[in-house]
Amino acid sequence: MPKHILVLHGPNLNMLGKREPQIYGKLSLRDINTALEKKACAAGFSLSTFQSNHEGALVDRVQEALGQIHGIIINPAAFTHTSVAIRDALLLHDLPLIEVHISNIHKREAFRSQSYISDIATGQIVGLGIRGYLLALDAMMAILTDKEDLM
Ligand code: CA2
Repeated sequence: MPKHILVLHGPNLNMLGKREPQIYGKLSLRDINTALEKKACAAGFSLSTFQSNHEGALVDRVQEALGQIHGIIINPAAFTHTSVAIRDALLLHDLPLIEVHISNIHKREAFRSQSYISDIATGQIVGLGIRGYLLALDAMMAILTDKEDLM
């Protein structure tokens, strides 16, 4: 069975490509999800994606995944800065966890610098646009195959 990676997207990320392209880029969430699925599949992994504007729905999805997945990539969007509930749900897993932000949260309003996820994450990728998701996937697959090479 291929190792399975869950990619979670928080509130308003369903608007990618439709508003604020100067911050969040021109591609849609569907474009990003398709690219991630293709890349994972080509490398022998399976990957599923989930977006919600609702905190409880994200918590439910994280709980449903217990025992079913091998790694989590998450852009919690605004819940990054507020959600103890998502943090607690993620802590139910003992798995590699990568936090992604499209924008550089440390260069924006001060409240965006605080993350309830970063100290429980394996790593964080910020400010590299939507390619951050693909970099996170590369890193996750390397972690899950125990690869340390630089090529
Ligand atoms: O930079 C990121 O990825 C963020 O997680 C995006 C969140 C923001 O609250 C975080 O501080 C940083 C906002 C997501 C909003 O997504 C939109 C996408 C397109 C158009 C408008 C909003």
